[in-house]
Amino acid sequence: TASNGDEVDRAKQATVESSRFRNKKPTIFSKIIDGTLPADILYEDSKCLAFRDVNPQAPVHFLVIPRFLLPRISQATSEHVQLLGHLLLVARNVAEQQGLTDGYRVVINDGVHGSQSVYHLHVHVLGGRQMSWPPG
Ligand code: D5M
Repeated sequence: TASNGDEVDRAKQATVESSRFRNKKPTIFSKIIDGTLPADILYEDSKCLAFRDVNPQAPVHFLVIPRFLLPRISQATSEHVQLLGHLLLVARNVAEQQGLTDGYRVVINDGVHGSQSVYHLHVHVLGGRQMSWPPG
């Protein structure tokens, strides 16, 4: 939950406008960002949002997404350095808030071989059970 609601409202509007301007294809996550689709939101600020995955693969499974529509990690450039760092720190902070003291898995799926299904960058955080390696 944000400490500054006005800042979050402005960020929501700016994200909707910049996504339109850049002519990127909105996904289901754009609706979560603009509040038209409900989600179990664990954290939000002016740059990103963390919410529970609707199809959890572990006792704790949440996603961290930027408000800015970057479709996939393979499209990231040096412009996105701060944003990407922020997403990882938010992942870490929400993992702590969720009580994942014995560790957790952080995953970004990219493209066809990565089994990406939603083309709005998202960081998966999975925890609350023993993970195995390698992933399938
Ligand atoms: O993973 C996309 C993830 O997004 C997948 O684990 C389901 C999740 N998902 C899809 N729609 C929703 C909604 N509406 N709320 C919460 N979570 C959702 P990928 O890495 O693209 O394969």
